[in-house]
Amino acid sequence: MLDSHFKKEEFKKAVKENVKMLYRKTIDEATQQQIFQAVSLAVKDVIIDNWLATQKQYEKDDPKIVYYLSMEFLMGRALGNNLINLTAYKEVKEALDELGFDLNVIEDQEPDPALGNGGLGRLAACFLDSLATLGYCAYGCGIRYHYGLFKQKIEDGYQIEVPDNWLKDGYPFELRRPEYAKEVKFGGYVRVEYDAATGRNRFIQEGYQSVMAIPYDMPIVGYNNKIVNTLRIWDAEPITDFRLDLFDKGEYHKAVEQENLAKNIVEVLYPNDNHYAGKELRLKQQYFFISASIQEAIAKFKKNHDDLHDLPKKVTFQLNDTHPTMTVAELMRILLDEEGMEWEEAWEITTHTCAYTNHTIMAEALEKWPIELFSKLLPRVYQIIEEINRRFILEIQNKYPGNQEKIQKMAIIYDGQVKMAHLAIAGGYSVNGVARLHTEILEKQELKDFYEMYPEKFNNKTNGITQRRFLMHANPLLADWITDHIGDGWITNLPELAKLKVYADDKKALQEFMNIKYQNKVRLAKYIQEHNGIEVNPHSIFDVQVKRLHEYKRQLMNILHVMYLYNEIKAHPEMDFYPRTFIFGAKAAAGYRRAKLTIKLINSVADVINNDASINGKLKVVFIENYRVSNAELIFAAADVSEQISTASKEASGTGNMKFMLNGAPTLGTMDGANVEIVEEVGAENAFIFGLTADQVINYENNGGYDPMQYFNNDPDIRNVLMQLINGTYSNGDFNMFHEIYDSLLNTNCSDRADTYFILADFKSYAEAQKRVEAAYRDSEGWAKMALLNTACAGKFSSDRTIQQYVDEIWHLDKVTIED
Ligand code: 9GP
Repeated sequence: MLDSHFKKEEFKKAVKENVKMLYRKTIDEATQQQIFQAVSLAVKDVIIDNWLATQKQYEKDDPKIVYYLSMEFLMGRALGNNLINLTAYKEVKEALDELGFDLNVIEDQEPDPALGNGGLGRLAACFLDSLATLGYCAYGCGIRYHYGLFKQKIEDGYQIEVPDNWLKDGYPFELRRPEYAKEVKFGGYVRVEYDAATGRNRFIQEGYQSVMAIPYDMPIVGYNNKIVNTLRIWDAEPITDFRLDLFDKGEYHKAVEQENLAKNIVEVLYPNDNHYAGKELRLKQQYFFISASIQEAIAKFKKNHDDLHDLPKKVTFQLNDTHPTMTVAELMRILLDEEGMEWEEAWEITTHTCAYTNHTIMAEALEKWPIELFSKLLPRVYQIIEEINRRFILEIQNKYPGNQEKIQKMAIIYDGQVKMAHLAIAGGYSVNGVARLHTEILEKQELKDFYEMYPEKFNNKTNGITQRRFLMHANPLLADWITDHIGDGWITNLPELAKLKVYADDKKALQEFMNIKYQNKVRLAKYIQEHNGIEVNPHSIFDVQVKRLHEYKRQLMNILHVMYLYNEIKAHPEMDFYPRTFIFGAKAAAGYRRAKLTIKLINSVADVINNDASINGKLKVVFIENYRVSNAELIFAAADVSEQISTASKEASGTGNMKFMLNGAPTLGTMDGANVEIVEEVGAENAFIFGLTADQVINYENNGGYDPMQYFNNDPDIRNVLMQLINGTYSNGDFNMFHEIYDSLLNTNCSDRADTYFILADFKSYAEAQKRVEAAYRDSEGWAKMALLNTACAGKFSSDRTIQQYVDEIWHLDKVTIED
């Protein structure tokens, strides 16, 4: 259905037919959800032809494949994105208009497939889009969670989690592929048997429980190139034959256990971001999807190749954080136990096939597993890790004779735990960070010992985002305006946006640019009115912080600053103050108490400020419920200011920062993650930078000397705001409600160091940067120029660039084009 091939009448007919076939209804009797299903099937029909053609081409060309292994893919809605990439969005919109439907309303019927938490899962989704668009053979491999990330409701200011039953109406874009099912085994014990024929021991897992992994495939449509790649997510089903067998033997319990294992394993996504508690079910999930994916990849390779020694030439397994790093051991298991290889040759293959991306320096996100749990659940895999560890320690001893400390710090198994990041570094050929600063911190600080041992493995790949979803789909007005001015090359070559720079002093262009921003603000204001019942002024500055709620991201600093501004306005009513709307959106992990309390604080502050008529609407605070990919698209397009205020060194990269920039919102931020590179691209004069540097933060952390109490004692503004946390100002007189937050900032008796994330140290420079924002915004032409330059300089941050760097420097994939 490429532009010229789109046949409107046929499409309309297909939609009508689908409604009839699926629901025994005519089109005017169908519900909007039913129309969504019918439209999606008609679109899928077109995709399937391209999907088949792509597979045929891959079979013919036999290109190298990257398997992007990830526990999370935060895909967002597919219908609109697929239409964009098929270059049929406008035509389908028109066709539906003629049938009496609004495509936007139909798109809203689609559940947001939320099989991820935040940045890491969304990055995986952007990467798949870019891989297909650039014409590389890639599979995303993950889990078909029956419940995605919870839906967030706000009740009385508190977050309530509601299950996300995204499959309830059936998901039209997936395809069940039982023919590729794989058995995955858990528990039991390993029997060792001497094989006289080969003179080697054989390792046989017995007494185990197993489940069938059933793949569901989702199409990943490349932009305007007929390529359709595959996201393969695995569901679990009980092994029915075995179960019947057990029933016959009266082993009812075992049979039920096995049934439950299958049911539980894929039930729900763990709702944590940057923090993992080491739960057994999570380990099961990891092994489940890794074993199935690796088995399938090896089976596929063997179909067309005779010699497994060639695997590294044809396959890379990219490990998305520590979650899939089991791959190293599972691949070894298959090569040793199933393919009968010797250790050395299996290790040679494995260490040239696996590559690891680190997405965080937060210690609590680098997964470690208690030996007891691990060895019981995965007895054979554990044996293999023990042997990897034994050999790795020998290597360390060789390199650093007598250095016991190195072994303690670097061993894969140490202190009763299996350290997954260490396994990935030892067992892979590449270790990359996700922004330049982050990679530097890995090399100099967090993974210093590993960097010293294997400097050649380390490299940086600064993250990126897909402009197809986050500009074309999210902001059609701006996308069209850009195309009118510089052509449509930017859709697949984002650096072409630099051509917009010539409009930086063109009054008419600037006016148009800001007019589009205004219309997007009106669109968001309407959403806020409908969903929050709050009226916001689209002429006010839309100052936005949307991302997962985590202490290091410092939503707390933002709301404390709002409290400070409110105090200022109340104390000086005559003060000239440019109206501001502070917009927040954030989910907190269900068990993260302090994060949830911060949500309550934001809502409580919002309640007081929004209902204070005396400030004449100068200040508004909005917490957007259930922040997710679909409403994110509205929010980025409407933002004036992009809040990227993490404690320097803590945010590995960030990707929201890039989405704001692309949509013309300057960054108000610290020199953290990819902010550093954003500022480098756009120029410091087009951003608002403040706060401690990463070096300063790391220095405090390593050497001590930070005393938040000093700020409290010496700065009356800070003291005033902090006292309001415990004097009932925002809690109807309840002194206790926010005491924990107050304590976290000042009380060294808390479990962690007071003010772990240096909020008080940065507060004043943040407030000062906010003043610069206001002054800059008052100069409307200057602001327009700055906004336009942000868009114009966003070229580097396309995930197309990121993927091309992965291809050139890690994966070495072959480019494929579909022959007509
Ligand atoms: O926290 C990082 C975020 O900064 C980065 O942009 C994203 C994608 O690389 O990964 C996040 N990390 C995690 O969610 C857990 O490691």
